Amino acid sequence: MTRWDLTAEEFKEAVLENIKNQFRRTIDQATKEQIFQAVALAVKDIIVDEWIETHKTYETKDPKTVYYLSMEFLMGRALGNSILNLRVYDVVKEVMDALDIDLNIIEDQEPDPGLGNGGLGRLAACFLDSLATLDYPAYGCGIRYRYGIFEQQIVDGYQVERPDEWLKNGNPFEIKREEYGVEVKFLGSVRVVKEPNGRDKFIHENYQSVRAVPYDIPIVGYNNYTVNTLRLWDAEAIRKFDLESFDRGEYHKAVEQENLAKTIVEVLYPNDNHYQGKELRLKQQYFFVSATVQQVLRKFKQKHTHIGLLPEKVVFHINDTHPSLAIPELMRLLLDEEGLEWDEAWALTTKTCAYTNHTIMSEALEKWPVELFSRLLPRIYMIVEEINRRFNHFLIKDYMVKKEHLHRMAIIADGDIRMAYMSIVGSYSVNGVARLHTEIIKQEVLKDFYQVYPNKFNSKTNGITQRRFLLLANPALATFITERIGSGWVTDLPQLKGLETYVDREEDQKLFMAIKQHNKERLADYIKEHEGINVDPHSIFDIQVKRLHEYKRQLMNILHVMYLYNQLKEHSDYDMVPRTFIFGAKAAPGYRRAKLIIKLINSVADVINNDPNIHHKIKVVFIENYCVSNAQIIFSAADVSEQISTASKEASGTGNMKFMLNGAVTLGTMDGANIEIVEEVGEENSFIFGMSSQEVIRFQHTGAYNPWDIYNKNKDIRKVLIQLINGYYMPDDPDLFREIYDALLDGEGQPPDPYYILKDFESYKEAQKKVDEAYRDKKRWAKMAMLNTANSGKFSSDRTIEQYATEIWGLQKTPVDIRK
Ligand code: 26W
Repeated sequence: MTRWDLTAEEFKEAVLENIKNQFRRTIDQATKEQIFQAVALAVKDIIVDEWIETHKTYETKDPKTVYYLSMEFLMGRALGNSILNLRVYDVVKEVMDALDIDLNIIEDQEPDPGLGNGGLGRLAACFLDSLATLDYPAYGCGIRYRYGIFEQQIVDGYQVERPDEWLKNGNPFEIKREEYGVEVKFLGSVRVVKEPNGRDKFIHENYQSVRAVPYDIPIVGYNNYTVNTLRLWDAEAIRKFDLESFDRGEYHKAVEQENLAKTIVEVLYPNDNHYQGKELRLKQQYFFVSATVQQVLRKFKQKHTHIGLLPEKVVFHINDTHPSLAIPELMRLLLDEEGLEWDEAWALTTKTCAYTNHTIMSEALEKWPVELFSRLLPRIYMIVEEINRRFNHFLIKDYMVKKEHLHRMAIIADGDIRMAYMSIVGSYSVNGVARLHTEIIKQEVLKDFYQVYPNKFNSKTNGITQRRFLLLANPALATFITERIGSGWVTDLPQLKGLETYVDREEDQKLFMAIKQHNKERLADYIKEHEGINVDPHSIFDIQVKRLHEYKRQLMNILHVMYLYNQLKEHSDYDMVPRTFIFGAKAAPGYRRAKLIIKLINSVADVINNDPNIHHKIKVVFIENYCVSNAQIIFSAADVSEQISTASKEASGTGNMKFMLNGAVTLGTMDGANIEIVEEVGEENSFIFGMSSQEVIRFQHTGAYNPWDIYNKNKDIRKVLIQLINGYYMPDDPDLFREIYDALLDGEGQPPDPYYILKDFESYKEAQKKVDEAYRDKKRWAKMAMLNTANSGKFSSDRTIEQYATEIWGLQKTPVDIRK
């Protein structure tokens, strides 16, 4: 069975067989979950043949392959996407209809594999989709966490975290590859002995180890024959139990190793953009990186006798610094296992590794305490020491850096290992994720390194996959587009430009907006079902969905809602188009202020939604548990896309692109990829406000900002701020939000309002006013919305991946032909 000759009859048979064999039931007796399992297994059957064929092709053609190393892959559900990319959606739907089963309900049975926090993890998932679609040989390499990102519940307005048991019923798409297991060693000590030839030999002793075992998940390309692999590593205990060692008291050690294996892959760290030096996290990082690099080298050596060919066949891509131990691990294997000299090993390593930086937030930059690092990874530490020593030497010798200035650039300083610096020194390519972000890296954050290695630095603006975020998530709009410009956009998004011919036609404007209306109704139903709130689908849907972080300024959004509510209360004739403000955001469980902002949003929602006197002009909704599967309902329903980070802080953003693609208008700052979005669609089709990144950076340097000046001058702001501390939204606990008030005005030891919320507030308010005015003109709005879709072509991850493949990785397209 392949995707190309699948018949309904055959597929139906497969599903019924699976239900019988897996569950000993008939279709009438099976639960929805069982039907999901049976359908998923039948789909996997289709995939497997092409998967095998793809790997045969890679075996024979032996192309250069990228190993995309990432701690996070935020994949979203696989079933719908797989049958879409296989182009068997209609057949599957036909079979389900014939069996009187709703395919949507079956798809909803699949747990959403949330093995990531936010942008970085979702980007990795979009990249895998594009790599497979564009016929590039690629592996995603990561960790098979038992528990992904927590499930968020809102209880009494507060976030409560529940474990995400995504593997509870097994994962029908994965295949365990026992035969590819490798050993990974931690702790212990290193003994150096001289070999007869004078070389030092490094013997790692008294270590604890685990067995890394890969589980492979297929990544189906769209409308081709390529099925790539996401390889997620699980940890198992190594049981080499001999009685002798038992007698020597090593029973204890065996138990320790068992525990080590269990804990390593237990859970994804739910921090986003905030580093905590947790030992277990360092274990996770070394665990999956060591397993991957070992296995890749093993495979390479089966094919090649000359290790010097490595950079021609392999590239390790380091997704932020989290997998940067690939650099010293590759060094270790080349030195200790392959017997290379330092210079040879270093030359190969620095031609094989490439690094992407995803954030400039200083609190997100990883630095590991030497004490912890050297204890957990004693041999790796020796290698990092040596990398640092040689790098310092190079700076002094080639760059005339004075000894006393070395500290600024040293990889090891102040008792910490700075992972970003190690990543730059050990990689041949360093890229930012949007034009502005790359400039800030070059001119501010990593300026010293840019001066030393100008040629390593490059920019790759992020992208998203239109297959998941338009074709799958917004079928009505997908059909509208295809009826006008054909279906080429599915693999060539810039073709959307062809829609510009239609933006002035009233008939098409109406149809486009009718689709938006339909999607808004779909979201309204979801909100009714999940949050119990009635919203008016004819109001403006103004949406901010993303991780909760102060720099993303959800607080500014809700303060503005409070301001608008005050206007309605003060002026009975206040004229505004009814608006539904929709939020969705998970806060890191330990990020107290972020959690308090969630509580504030919910408290404001409670008061406003239950005030009959404002005639439903405003509704506020906090959607619980924002994740990939509800994102697929949310983006298509937006009129306004809130992208309001403090300029310079958001590296790129990718939610902004998903909204644009689905015909929402950006209300945003000149930050991250917003700049490039505006460049594509035109400022007249966006609502831009606030300080520029230059202004923000200047204020940060001079410290010349006092939010009290604004507070004293602006009575609207003052009123809103006072409502934070007078119990207006929290009568039972008037001091609850004082922390937020204080952070905006006094900062308690920190600079006040570090994200310039009050500074940008007026300009945000003005931009919001313009949104209101523009929406009243139905034709103008429809045209703007259509132009956003039409000009979103640049933001496909297909474009991004083509750039990575040609400009960084040097990959060749390696198509698979199953018919040969
Ligand atoms: C160590 C803790 C930690 C965890 C995650 C630090 C940093 C991260 C990520 C790098 C944060 C992240 O997801 N960054 C986002 O990456 C996206 C993809 O490039 C960008 O679009 C976002 O702007 C950026 O915030």
